[in-house]
Amino acid sequence: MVRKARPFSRMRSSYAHAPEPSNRSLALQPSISVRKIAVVIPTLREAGSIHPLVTQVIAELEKVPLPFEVIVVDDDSRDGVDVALAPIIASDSRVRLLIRTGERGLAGAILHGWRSTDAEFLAVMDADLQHPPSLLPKLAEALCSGNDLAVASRYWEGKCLDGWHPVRRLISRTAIWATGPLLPRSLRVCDPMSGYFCVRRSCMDGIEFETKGFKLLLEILVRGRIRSLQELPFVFGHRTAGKSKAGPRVALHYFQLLRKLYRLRSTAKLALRQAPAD
Ligand SMILES: Nc1nc2c(ncn2[C@@H]2O[C@H](COP(=O)(O)OP(=O)(O)O)[C@@H](O)[C@H]2O)c(=O)[nH]1
Ligand SMILES: [Mg+2]
Repeated sequence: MVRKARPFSRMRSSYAHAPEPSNRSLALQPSISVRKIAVVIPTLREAGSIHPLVTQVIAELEKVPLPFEVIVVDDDSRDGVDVALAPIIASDSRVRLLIRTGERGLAGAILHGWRSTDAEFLAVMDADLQHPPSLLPKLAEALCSGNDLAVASRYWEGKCLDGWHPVRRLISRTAIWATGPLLPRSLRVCDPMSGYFCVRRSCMDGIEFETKGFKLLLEILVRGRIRSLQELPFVFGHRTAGKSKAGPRVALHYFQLLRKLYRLRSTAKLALRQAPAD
């Protein structure tokens, strides 16, 4: 069923009554949404790959029987991302570039892009061509067929770890293992750290997510109202330009998020135990 769209300006004003979000966490607007897919591409110094990527993304989304938007959210890279995108933006109003100033953080950039759209299906993918755009139609299809979440998974039957340095493989495996107790069996995906996924907006209504770090999907899995999901395997590509921004800070943010999620889980368990039986 197609939900009736409301003009974006009204949507914004209805959100104005919500409490001002802090810059450490950010919530989406209430679920007034249009049956449309919005793909957010966060960028930090990715001018070298953004033009070919957006061109490929548009070509793939043209195959999806839904209206779409492509939103590039750049954290003031000043590397010519605007120049690289200018010809596409000039000819295609479905593509937008949002530049955030004075703020950094991958999760926050994604939420910023999602807050700027009224699309019902919200996707995210990296800008460095490590996430193949050819998977977008399948992610969209998974949501069209009723799933709340579609995850593009790098770890499928262990295959995608081939060719990785053993230390990186061990760190990655351990980080995933640590998330196990946080998730019910039905939500235990092979790759809870993926940065390539599509989620139904209504599953995130009113939830304030962390803006720092790379692991928004994990927080959505633990705190979002996800009832059904589909995982789709893909092979993580190689960077064609620029450098990875993953590093010790990203690891620190991951541990902080884990600690928060474990705390929330034990508080919820305690509340359940203390609740009077009917
Ligand atoms: N807007 C924004 N994008 C970011 C930030 N950190 C990373 N990114 C983007 O997030 C995506 C994933 O980052 P990347 O460095 O490729 O991580 P890796 O694939 O784990 O090495 C890329 O498109 C980056 O440009 C940030 O602080 N702000
Ligand atoms: Mg990357």
